[in-house]
Amino acid sequence: MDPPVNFDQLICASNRLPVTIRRPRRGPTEVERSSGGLVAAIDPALRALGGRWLGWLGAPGTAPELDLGYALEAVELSPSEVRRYYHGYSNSTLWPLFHTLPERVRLEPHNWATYDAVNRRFAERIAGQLGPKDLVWLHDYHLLRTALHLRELRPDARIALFLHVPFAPYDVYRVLPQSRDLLRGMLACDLIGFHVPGYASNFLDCVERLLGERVDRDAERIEHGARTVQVGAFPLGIDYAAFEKRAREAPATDWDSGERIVLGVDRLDYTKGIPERLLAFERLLERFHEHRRRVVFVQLAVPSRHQVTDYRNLKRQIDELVGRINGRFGDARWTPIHYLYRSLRPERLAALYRDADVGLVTPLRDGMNLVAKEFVACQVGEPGVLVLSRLAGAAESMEEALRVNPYNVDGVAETLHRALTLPDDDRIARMRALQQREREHDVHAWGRELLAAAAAPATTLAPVRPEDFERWIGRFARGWPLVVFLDYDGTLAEIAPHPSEAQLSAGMREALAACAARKDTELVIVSGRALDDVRSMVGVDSLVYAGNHGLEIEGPGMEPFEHPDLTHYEERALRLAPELDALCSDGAWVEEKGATLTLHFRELAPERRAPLAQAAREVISAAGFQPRDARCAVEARPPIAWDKGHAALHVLRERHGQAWSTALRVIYAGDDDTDEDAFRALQGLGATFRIGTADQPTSARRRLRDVSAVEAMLRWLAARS
Ligand code: ADQ
Repeated sequence: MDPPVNFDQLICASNRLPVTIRRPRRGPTEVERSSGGLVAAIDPALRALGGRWLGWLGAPGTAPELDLGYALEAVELSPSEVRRYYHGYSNSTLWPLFHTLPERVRLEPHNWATYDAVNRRFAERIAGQLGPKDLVWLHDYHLLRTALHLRELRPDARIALFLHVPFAPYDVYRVLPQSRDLLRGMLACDLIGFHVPGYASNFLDCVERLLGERVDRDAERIEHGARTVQVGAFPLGIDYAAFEKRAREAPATDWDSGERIVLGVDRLDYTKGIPERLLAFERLLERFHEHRRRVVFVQLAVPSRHQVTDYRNLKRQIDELVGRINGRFGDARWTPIHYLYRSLRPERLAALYRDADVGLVTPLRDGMNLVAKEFVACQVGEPGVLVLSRLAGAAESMEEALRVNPYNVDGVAETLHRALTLPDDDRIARMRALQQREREHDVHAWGRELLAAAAAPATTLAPVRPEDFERWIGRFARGWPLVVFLDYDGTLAEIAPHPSEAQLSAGMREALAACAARKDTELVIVSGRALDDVRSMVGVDSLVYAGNHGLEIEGPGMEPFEHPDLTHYEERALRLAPELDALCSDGAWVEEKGATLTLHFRELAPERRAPLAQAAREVISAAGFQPRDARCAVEARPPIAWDKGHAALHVLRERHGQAWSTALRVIYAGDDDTDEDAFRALQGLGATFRIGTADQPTSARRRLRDVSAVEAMLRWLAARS
């Protein structure tokens, strides 16, 4: 692989290292090559570019010194972490979930915390050795929270993730209680690669629907806080030349008795469809007698995850099926199914791929499936036929394979019969086309493309357009009167060093006026500022204003509202103000807003802010007020159980009666933590938008990046049909 990339060191991390250590009770420690497709993907890139690979060794200890061309580093796991993070959350929750098998998903309450903790450890280990121009490349579903923790430690890190399994569709994915936490973990990456466009599209659906983030589907980008995340399909290939060479050089297999060979090769996993495949072979023998005694089915299965109950049950089920089918059709000279429960050395596997007449690859669901590609690369003699499940990622490109639905036992049997009887010219044409594609799109091409994309600078999304609002709230708003609640600072006006400088732009003023001019649209401004203050900042008399986080509300067509406890706390706030004032110096100052006070310290040197905020919080609490952190400020709020959510519902009830929800539609946009109360109160009742680039969880339905996006929304609302 040519190094096409502008980074210094490549740091890969995956659950497993390419070698596994076993420490048997008796005898010496064994070092084995790890099985599975992931190792085959990462190893060539690291061999070509050098770098480090972090992962678990399968047993305690340091990584062995091997001449690989890159360094190995062991990340240790305790026995309970192996149980909860690896066998538990990774393999019993995420694996079946991502393979769209929700009935197999196990939800154990403690496993998530361990999964997250192990991901944090990976992040710490990576952060400890990360140079400023290094590229971090994370692999697979075990490490979906690592990027989030790494970004906390190293905000400027460049991080790519490749998911080797499918990404489940929204309807299945949302079964996961931590669905949002996991998405946020992944979105801390700069690039997220999937095998095929369908998985990327499922991911974009989930991000849009579960996190309300803005997604550009054409450009495959996501606006995530202040960053842009690139998503894409990078179909994995194999080291084609190596397989082909091995197949040319390997000695003949043991199956040279003239029988034709149908071959299955898998990790022993319920996603691979092995029992269904055995039943299909049985059906072939039932229905197409001509294959009896002329065909053998060789099924290789590498032992896998036997600590998980489902895998032990699967093994038993396969043993029984093989026994039953062989008992039913076999005789002294012919055993229809040869089942080998073990790993084969590379040259023996290549020989078997080469000598097989049919590669039968029928997973129920598979991210890609490298066996299909390896079979094709090794068909260096008389070409055989690949029968491939439509539900494997590989089927999206390997169009010349005979494709089957693995659940349809009769269909697979018929296709197997077709494969065994396919005319030579058809067989040759199909295999040559498959081989050419895999030769070109091999693992080296894949690594080059993915790493070049990961090292490329991110481009941000185009500003929001009217079509975006049409799609998000067009149907929701059409034909209804609207009540639109808007926070002021950070929503209608940019945050400014001093509150008096946070003015509306001319464009925003125009957009507000255009909305307010519509008879079917009411605007309510909800702010933490005092009522008179926010009214004078906006300066449009005909609107409803809620000041002091909704403790005081006024507007046309409704009785002015003042929370009954307000006067009491106004008096107490008068006494608290000088105490807070006494803490202030060098530009820190106290804003008096009636019952609420705000101590601003934006002007203060950064190192003096935290001690001042702490002192302010103590004084505020001692005075019986609630301290609340705000942007470069601490607020003293009266301990009144009334927030912006109560205020919004109060306005709606007062102006439109108890049954307001049957007569109008509500929109709420705000940038502040205090707006979260309103988002929660309006959950299911209105369309809610959280403004800003901070990446914290929100109860709002959608996110908008900044004040200009709010202006675009108001313009769309003013012009809507
Ligand atoms: P796996 O689920 O492990 O990989 P797959 O892609 O088929 O599935 O890779 C299996 C690997 O194991 C192949 O390289 C194969 O040669 C090897 N193997 C299987 N049986 C063997 C045997 N008996 N002896 C020796 N070797 C054997 C995951 C995803 C896949 C995705 C890969 C790579 O589930 O969908 O293709 O990662 O991203």
